[in-house]
Amino acid sequence: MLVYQKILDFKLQNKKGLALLLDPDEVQLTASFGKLLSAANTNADFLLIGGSHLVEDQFHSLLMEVKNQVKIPIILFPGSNDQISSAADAILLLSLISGRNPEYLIGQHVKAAFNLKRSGLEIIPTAYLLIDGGRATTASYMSNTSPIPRDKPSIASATALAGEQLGMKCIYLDAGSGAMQEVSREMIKDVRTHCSLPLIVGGGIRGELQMKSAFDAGADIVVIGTVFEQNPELLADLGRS
Ligand code: 1GP
Repeated sequence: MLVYQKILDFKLQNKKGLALLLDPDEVQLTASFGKLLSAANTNADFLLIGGSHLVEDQFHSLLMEVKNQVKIPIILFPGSNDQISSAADAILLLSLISGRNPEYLIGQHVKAAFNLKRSGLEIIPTAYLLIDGGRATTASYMSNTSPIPRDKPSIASATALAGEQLGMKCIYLDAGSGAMQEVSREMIKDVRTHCSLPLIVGGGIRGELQMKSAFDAGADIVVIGTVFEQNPELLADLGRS
């Protein structure tokens, strides 16, 4: 099944999807990493890989390791045009439409285009919105864009709707990795009301309560990274219903 069809099914069947996000700079290939991947196989629906600013040179080795151990779809979540690998199943081709920096609206995409075509990856055009999560994030700093204010759901909705009208296939509301505050319920609800695309929400979600709150507000897929990278056993214990 195509990865996008699987994402769409969460929305169409009113199911709740969980994506584990791995930042290649934040994981060590140790035994606890193996436990995290095995928990992902049983308790997550997707595995996202990528980062806004990579320093370590382990993007490709990590992907190979993950590919060997993980049975769920592996989706690239690239911070830049060099984070492409055919070891993954699909890529969220992010256009950072909450910002006004042409480099992240189209520039990186032009640089990646031929490489991406050669990779054979399934491409999922994604309207990517950064939301203020209470502190400056790497994503916001590196992209040189301002996040949408947390208390302005209508700006998020208008932006997401524009993404839908432009033909994008998913909406991703992201408070940024390690955000102090996750995307508010009001904002998720507002976007859900105005847009019909699958809705992915992440950034600053640290446990079951916050995850369920995002689902209740209308998220189809919740992305969690930092807390599982730090405590892999939490993923094994997580309940979604
Ligand atoms: C960031 O949405 C993701 O892009 C996940 O954020 O690392 O805070 O879970 P966390």
